[in-house]
Amino acid sequence: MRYNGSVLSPLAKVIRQRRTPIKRIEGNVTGLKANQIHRLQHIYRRKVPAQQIVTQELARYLCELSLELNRQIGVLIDRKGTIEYVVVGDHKSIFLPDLGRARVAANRLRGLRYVHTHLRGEPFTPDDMADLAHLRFDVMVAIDVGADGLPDDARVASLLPDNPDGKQWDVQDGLPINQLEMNFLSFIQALENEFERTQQAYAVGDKRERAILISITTGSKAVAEESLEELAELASTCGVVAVDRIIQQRSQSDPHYVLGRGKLDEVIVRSLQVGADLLIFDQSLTPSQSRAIAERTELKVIDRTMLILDIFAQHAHSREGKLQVELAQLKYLMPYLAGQSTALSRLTGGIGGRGPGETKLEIDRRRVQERLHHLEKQLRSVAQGRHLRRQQRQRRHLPVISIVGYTNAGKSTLLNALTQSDVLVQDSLFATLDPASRRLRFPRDLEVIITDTVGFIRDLPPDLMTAFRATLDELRDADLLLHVVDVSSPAMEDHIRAVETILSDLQMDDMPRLMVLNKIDLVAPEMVVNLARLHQAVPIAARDRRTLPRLIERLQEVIWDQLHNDPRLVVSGMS
Ligand SMILES: Nc1nc2c(ncn2[C@@H]2O[C@H](COP(=O)(O)OP(=O)(O)OP(=O)(O)O)[C@@H](O)[C@H]2O)c(=O)[nH]1
Ligand SMILES: [Mg+2]
Repeated sequence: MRYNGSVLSPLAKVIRQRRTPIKRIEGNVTGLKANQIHRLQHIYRRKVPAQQIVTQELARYLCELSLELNRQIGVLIDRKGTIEYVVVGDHKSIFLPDLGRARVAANRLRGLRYVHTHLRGEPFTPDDMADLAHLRFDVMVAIDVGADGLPDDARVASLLPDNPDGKQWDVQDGLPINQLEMNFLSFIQALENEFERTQQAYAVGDKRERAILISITTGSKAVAEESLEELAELASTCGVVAVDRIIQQRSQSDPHYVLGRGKLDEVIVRSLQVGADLLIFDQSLTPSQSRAIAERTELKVIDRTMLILDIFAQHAHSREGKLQVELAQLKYLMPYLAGQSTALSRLTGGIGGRGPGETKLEIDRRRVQERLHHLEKQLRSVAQGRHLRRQQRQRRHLPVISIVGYTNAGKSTLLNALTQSDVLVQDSLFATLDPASRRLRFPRDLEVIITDTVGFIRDLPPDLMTAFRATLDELRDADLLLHVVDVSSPAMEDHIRAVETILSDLQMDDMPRLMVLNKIDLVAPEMVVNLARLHQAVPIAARDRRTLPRLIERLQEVIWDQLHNDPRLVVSGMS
């Protein structure tokens, strides 16, 4: 018998129906009659030719039904012209469902166009524009429903690539409905090409991860700008290029998103314009803020503390250093592990998710607890070894000079110059994590130990401070703290203050201290003279050993004086 499609067996009918599952009608469906739901479901059966935004038939169908329901109706159509979602709103707005499954790279358009009806001929609302921005639709279309239920004019909005006016979108109003049958595919192709071209104009040829730096401040813009400058350096040390900076001044930070929702949507469009895949906040985010921002923006979200932890993770070499960093990372990230967290899963791997240890931030909270205990135990045993070494050193009674200072001030360079060593020197932040000690013999046959250690930074994350407590506590053994200041930095005064704050937090503010102004080769000599007088500091250029004799002389004097006041210390020539 020949198969005849029209006489399907009941079973075959069921199978056929199953193969095209009934798609859900999203949104406000309460109070709709079964037949209206059925007619809404019918919309899923339609297909729009890929090259048209919407067909006149579909527009007519949506308008007629919309008028009858007195509710807006929206459809989301993919690039092939398949209708992915049908959503019902009320008479003036539509609340869109979570499009989670349709996620695409954050620096591209979503590949969905959003067509919906407007019942009062009203222009796009701020909510419409927020949807366009935050969901990165290919285009957003509103079709006015005429009094007779037929489509009236339409308006189309699309996001704009980077432009000199700083505009985020373009709206075309009063379009006759047949214009929506324009060649959509070539329009969207051209738009995407333009996005790609303008994205590449930022950080040309740079293959690193691209970030937008964000600061929310209740204070002055200038201070925030300076702080972002440092954040950019931290980012660059992490292998991330900062492609844009955004500062928002607010009277207080938004508890949910830190910055306002409107501003956050602006950030989303901006990340599309500059091709960023990462947001870095200068302020600390709570786990719930970080999660909320990551969810709304679909971007990776990191704060300054995570960035610093990441640098530490990359730069830790010694066993103790690695243990300390992993401990700090786990402690900081622990609260993020509560509940399911897209924010964190987006962090694993790449920046913010690098760990020196074995865990690589595994999401299992209990295992993290176990790991924390294990790390703390190991650190204690390392600390014992350190205690022994320290006792041995004290038995030798050599005076100790410890170099301290803001990160990148030139501490390691100075240690090297004074002792002809080759401790790693780098134009990056936190190049040194592990303390280094060298012997130095002064001309007067006086021998001392000089130590170089981890640099300081303003608002040092407390978890890092705790983790590095043992390393920092060693500074207490010093007979003199040599405070190295980068005199060429515009933020020099802030740096001095930050170092002093940390020393006082460590209760080391009453220890003998000598300040040196480093990198004098980079600033005008008169300025150096003034600043040196102001801070009673010794000017040097650690890179140029010819500038060091005055410092050596001063160090020798200070230590010599101390020797005669402290019987423990012995001049090596006399022992
Ligand atoms: N122009 C100039 N550059 C210097 C001088 N001293 C150090 N530098 C540069 O400053 C950068 C930082 O030097 P480091 O010695 O690594 O600084 P640090 O204080 O040890 O930094 P961290 O260990 O990262 O905290 C390097 O690029 C050095 O070459 C100097 O006297 N003049
Ligand atoms: Mg160093």
